[in-house]
Amino acid sequence: MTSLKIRILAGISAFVAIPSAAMADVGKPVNWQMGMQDSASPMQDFVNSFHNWMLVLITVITLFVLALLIYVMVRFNAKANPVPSKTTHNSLIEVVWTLVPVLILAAVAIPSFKLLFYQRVIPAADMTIKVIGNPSWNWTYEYPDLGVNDDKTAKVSFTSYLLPEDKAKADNVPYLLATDTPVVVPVNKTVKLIVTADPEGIIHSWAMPAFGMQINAIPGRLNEDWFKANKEGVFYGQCEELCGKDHAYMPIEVWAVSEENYKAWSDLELKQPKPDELNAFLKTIRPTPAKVASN
Ligand SMILES: [Cu+2]
Repeated sequence: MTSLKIRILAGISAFVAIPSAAMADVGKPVNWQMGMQDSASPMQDFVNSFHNWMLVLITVITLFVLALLIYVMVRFNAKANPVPSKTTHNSLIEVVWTLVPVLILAAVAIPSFKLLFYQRVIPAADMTIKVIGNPSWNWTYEYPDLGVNDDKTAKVSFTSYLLPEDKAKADNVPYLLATDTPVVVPVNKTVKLIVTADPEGIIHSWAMPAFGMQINAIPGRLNEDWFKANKEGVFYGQCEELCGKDHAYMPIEVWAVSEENYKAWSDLELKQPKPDELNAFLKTIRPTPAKVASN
């Protein structure tokens, strides 16, 4: 097969969300991708199944309308049907063309509301992370569950900056998606996010496609959202609110790691490690992409 054919097939399989070898690299967009990123959370699984159901429904409707149009053009054009019928009323057809759209709307609305409630009703969380979008186009993360100082600030807190292009190339990670300090979470745990922006700042939006979530970071307001990573891996997102000159340069990088590695990371973070020490440690726990969680 030519590489173009392979790309087209990969694109089609992505569009209907069938996992393929070309899409195995979970956590970031890939070249020639047509559909959504591979899922790494139950929420994105739900989004994918809703998307696929809509695709089936809209395809059936489109083909049906096309068939009707072709039938009308062939059967009832002036040549084929010189003496038109004077029918103006048919009760059965009128009932059908009122009822069927109602049923179609119900078939859209029911899974749509289910998904909406699944996303917006925050379940009991195993841990909480506070996310702050800064006016200097970067993200600050606080882990209040790991302990709070006397002045009520979280003991573990860091700001995540864009990894410069030369460093990204040297580390073989995607420039504009990779950060200097990843957000580390345990796999298979429900993580609640409290999301806000600096009160004097601008609106950002914290988004993670593989987790099927996006939530605005609004100055002076607390939003909440949640995710549960069900695969170990490195996952990338970006600010998704047009927020100013460095909008494209405030990426989001989340590592879903095993429980033991998360514990080791949080123990180290509590000791306020020097950047070199932290980076050396991070290299030892960096998950390989899309390792399916064992528990
Ligand atoms: Cu932003």
